[in-house]
Amino acid sequence: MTSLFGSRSPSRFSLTLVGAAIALGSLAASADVEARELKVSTVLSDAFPWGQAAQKWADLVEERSDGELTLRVFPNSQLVSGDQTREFSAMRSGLIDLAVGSTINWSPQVPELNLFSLPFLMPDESAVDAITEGEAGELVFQAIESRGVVPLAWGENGFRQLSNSQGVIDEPADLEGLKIRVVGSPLFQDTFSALGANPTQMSWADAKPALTTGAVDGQENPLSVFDVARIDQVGQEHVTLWNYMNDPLIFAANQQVWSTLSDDEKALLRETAVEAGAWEIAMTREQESERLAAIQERGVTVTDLNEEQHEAFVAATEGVYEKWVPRIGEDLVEAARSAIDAR
Ligand code: X2X
Repeated sequence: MTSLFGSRSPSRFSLTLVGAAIALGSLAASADVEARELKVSTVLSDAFPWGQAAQKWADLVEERSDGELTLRVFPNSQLVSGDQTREFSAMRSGLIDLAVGSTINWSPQVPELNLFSLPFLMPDESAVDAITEGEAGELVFQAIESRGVVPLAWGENGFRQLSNSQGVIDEPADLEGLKIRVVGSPLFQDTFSALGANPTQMSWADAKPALTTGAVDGQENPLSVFDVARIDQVGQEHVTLWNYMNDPLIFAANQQVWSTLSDDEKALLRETAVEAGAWEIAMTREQESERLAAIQERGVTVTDLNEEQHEAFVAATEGVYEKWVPRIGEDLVEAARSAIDAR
């Protein structure tokens, strides 16, 4: 008995020590891994420019930190179970470390981001740049920061074009009664209602099935998304090029995570985000004409609006400004307008 007790006691003791050491070791290891591997959320995968922007960011960080810092990209809104409108909140609460996200998807939490969704505000790419690179862009970043997320750089999902399965759309009356899938901000409900359509809000994950079954007649997305996702295969035979809004992407970080990084790491993350964003914006714009050609080759009708047709859409959606400019902020809209005028 004594010998048994005597022999068990030390072995128990040492086992406990070993166990404690293992536990401590794995704690240290996981803290280490957490400190070095950051999760990046995106809606679209690297089959799309959006996902490629995030991957480029990850590649640059890995390269320049000599593997000290790793970004792991989680596409398809998987960190928020497919609900892209929860991405910003998840980043604020720490569920997501970093994101390359859409202004549309974050606008329920950051009303200022609805600026980019104001119909026909930005006529061309240089208008988008005039906003993002100037005082208005600065104000947008401040708005994000004031809601607990650190904005780092701009990217671009692109000008959103209208597609549908029913026929050519070149005047507001053509939208009458069409069921259109729209994204997360209530502003889109107002724009499409003003045009006489019947807008239905749903996530990207639900959009393609809804188009496939004909539950909705149309949708709006940049040509790159239409092309890569093969939206033409689900009956969307008509595209109207109306440039009614452009959806910039924003690279950003959770504030808590950001505060744990060294100055060098912060500088690295910011500089690589800026580089990846500039790279992705240039690529997206450069590919636009090939995208259009590819879509046309597959038999999709592409409709360009003439000046008069364009004006009819502008006039029909003016009411959206009355309701939304106060929510976005008069000063911000004014800063954006003067930047566009001065471009
Ligand atoms: O859901 C969409 O339409 C998408 C993929 O473009 C966005 O996330 C804004």
